[in-house]
Amino acid sequence: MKIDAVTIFPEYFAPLSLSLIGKAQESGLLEVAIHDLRSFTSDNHHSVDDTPYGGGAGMVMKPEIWGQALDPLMKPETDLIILTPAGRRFNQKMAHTLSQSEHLVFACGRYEGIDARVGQHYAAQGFRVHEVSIGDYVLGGGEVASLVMIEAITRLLPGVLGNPDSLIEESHVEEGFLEYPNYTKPAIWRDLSVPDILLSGNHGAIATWRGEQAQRRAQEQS
Ligand code: JDK
Repeated sequence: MKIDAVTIFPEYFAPLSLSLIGKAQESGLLEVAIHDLRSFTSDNHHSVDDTPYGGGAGMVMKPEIWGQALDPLMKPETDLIILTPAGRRFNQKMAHTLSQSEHLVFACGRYEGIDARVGQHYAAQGFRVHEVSIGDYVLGGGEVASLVMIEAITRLLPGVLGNPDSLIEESHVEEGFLEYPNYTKPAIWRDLSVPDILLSGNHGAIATWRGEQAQRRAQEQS
């Protein structure tokens, strides 16, 4: 998979060289390129924003600069992802779908976001364009939202996870997002013991108990 991200803050993406995502790049499973939007400006002040038509607070990112940045990245196999608080909610199903893509381009806006015609334009050109939100809260820009998506998507790529057994287990439970409580050694910590059943060696009973615990958790969440 190839990932391009366009941003006025390339430094936000430094963590992508760490951990499993960093390893995936070293092994060639994943290629990531970060592009500084300001390098596509042609005015003396390198401006990327302007006042909104119709008035109102804040600034909007200029469409021409985004066009200059995105045109050379877009290919027939590209999925263009525009982060916005008003987008479709990102979830595990979307992560799976996007993990099947050859090429993801993340457009990370700042200020009040990117001129709406940018997404319109690439959709009209026949590209797959996704306006996406990672949750109902307002971030300062699209960078952190992109990092969240990149982590959720790339861990699903074959060979990226250190322990692929955890992915297989996930694929069996993903619908209800069932998570049971986890324990490791020591068996007693600060007066708290690990449930006896987990020490029993009875794998059928353990699976049943974990299912019940997960159900209980799901109940408490809703
Ligand atoms: C991309 C800029 C900041 C955008 C105005 C008015 C009510 C806010 C700030 N899930 C999620 N949360 N936030 C983002 C995200 C924020 C972004 C950008 C993604 C680019 N910002 C921004 C818009 C407003 N808006 C109506 C909501 C304020 C993604």
